[in-house]
Amino acid sequence: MKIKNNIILALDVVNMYDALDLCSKLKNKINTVKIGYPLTLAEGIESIMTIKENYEFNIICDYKVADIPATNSKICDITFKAGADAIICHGFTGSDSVQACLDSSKKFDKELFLLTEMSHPGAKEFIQKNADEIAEMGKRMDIKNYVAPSTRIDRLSEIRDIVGPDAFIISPGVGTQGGNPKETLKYSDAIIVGRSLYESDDPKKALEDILESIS
Ligand code: NUP
Repeated sequence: MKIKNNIILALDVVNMYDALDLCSKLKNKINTVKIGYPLTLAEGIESIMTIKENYEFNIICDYKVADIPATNSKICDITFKAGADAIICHGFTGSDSVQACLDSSKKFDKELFLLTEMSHPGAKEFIQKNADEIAEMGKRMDIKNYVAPSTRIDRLSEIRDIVGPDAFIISPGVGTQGGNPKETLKYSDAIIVGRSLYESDDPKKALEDILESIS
């Protein structure tokens, strides 16, 4: 997946009008959006195709798939059939659950992103303790794409060391959660930005400011 300007828009608005409005404002500088539960639950899984039909964006579905293998297969199959280019799954469920997501992504010739450590403070309570092992599992399973936090650069750097230079890492937590775009991109291939853009009075200017800070 080629991510223009190394920026992924987290489209966590809750109606299609706002989603399309934001895409239209930012379309010259981005080509990849991440859709999660907020937009999907509000407007349906058709949101994926609506955005694809209006803008030729890559769509990463942030469904953090975290179930038994049989259910994970169904979730991934439905998401790829609905037009997603990639899906994000959790790793704490274990290798069989992750393998089900990987198999689905291969069947549809699409991408899987494995979430290692999360970006919010609560991630320190449970998931951080196992994040290195989750990343190691991903490497063993030959997974190419990972999600790792921009809010803890030391952890992002450690996860980069585990998955290796050829892995593709995308990082949430930039801006509102405190992550710094430039620092993050030393270890990560793309940053995920949501509220700093869609809650801004001038999203286009907010994006230009981020682009300038990383140039
Ligand atoms: O660890 C994660 N942290 C995180 O913020 C994994 C994620 N997928 N996200 C998502 O990234 C979060 O659900 C939201 O869609 C986006 C960050 O948004 P913001 O903090 O820039 O508004």
